[in-house]
Amino acid sequence: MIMKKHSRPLKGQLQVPGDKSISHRSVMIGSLANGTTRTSGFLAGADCLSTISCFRNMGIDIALDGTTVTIHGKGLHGLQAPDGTLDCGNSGTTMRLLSGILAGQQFPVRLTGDASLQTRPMRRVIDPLSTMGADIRSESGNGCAPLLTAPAGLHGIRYASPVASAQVKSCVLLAGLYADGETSVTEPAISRNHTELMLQGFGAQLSASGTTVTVQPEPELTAADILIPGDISSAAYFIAAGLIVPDSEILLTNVGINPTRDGMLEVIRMMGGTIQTENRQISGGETSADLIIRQQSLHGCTIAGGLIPRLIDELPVIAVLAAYADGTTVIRDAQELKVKESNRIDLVVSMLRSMGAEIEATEDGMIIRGGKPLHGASIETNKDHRMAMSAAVASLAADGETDIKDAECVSISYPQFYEDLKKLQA
Ligand code: SPQ
Repeated sequence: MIMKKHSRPLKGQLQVPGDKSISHRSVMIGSLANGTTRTSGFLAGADCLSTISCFRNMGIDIALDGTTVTIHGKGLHGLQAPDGTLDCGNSGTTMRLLSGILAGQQFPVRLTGDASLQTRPMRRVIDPLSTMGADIRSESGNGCAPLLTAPAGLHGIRYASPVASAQVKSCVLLAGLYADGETSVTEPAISRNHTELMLQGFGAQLSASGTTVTVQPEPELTAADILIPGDISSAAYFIAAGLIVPDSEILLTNVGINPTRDGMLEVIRMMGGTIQTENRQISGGETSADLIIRQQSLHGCTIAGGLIPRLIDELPVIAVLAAYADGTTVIRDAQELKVKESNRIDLVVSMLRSMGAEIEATEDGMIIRGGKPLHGASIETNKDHRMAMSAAVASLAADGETDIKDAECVSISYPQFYEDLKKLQA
């Protein structure tokens, strides 16, 4: 797709699609609950559709109507053996969270995904689940999908996770629902807590202390209605675009600002910017607000430590923001970027370098010396949705034309991304 510099301000109001992490969890936890869960604001992107198809294949009746999903849950022990392999598509969340649930089932399952997902590390879930007594292995023995699970009794464990990962934490907590005692997970820093909030809303017993979360087994999960706020990881592209395109003013309504996900807003403050928040609301423990973004000049900053898990998926577009800001931005402790849908350190560095930015990769992040004018280039995305949307934002203030390869991969998390961008450009 060819994108051009946008020389007029971006103006208008948008509702970005529902939060991807919460959408996945609504289908999973709704399926394990007794009764009918109604979810509104659901993200009908390819990743969440993979989750729906896996649970339908295990006998759960799920109706999708636009952004409303009705899930007829069958209780903690109500899933049935699927017909053939479960396909998680491109979705790491589907595969890792589902692994935890499948570890507690009385039937064997084969789980796979697309070419990208088959290269992503799964030992991070195989290891703790095996410690719990689960029968789970990588089919080819390389620590990646396809994964094979089989029935086994699970024990509660205390797991000290080497990575701050909501997928690992959620996988172990979901397996803990089927264990013979309590299960706890301690992380090096707090990752997104949507699983904990939703399980609690459905009646599970959880407690949190510092970076440790503990779940009690065999809860009676009861269906509940879920209002899913807009995804801050999708809002991030319009936040960045509004900050860099001259004279822009954008209102993003009902964006999730859960404190485990709002790191980008903190970074913008560190860069000298302000995002106005209005109409704060809380539903199901999840906070949301309207965000007002006005173009501002920003300066570089250092992004590291416990802030990283709070903005991990926003780092590619934060790097774009840093390339347009004055001074140096250092991103550290972000080695997890290498094992996402693509190696997001390498791809961000080659994208911005080909557009004229001064940027270098480091072992665990990157250093961006911002403020140089950018120009259009041909951008390889490796079919990574977040790379395509970041390239689109970078193109808006870059001279000439930018050619985004495999631009349609935005369908993973934001199918109407280009249409929404056009609305603000009109
Ligand atoms: O689901 P998937 O493919 O892993 O999606 C990504 C994304 O950019 O959309 C990561 F590539 O988001 C993850 C996120 O990085 C979604 C997620 C979740 O819903 O629990 C948690 C994060 O991953 P992790 O490995 O840090 O737990």
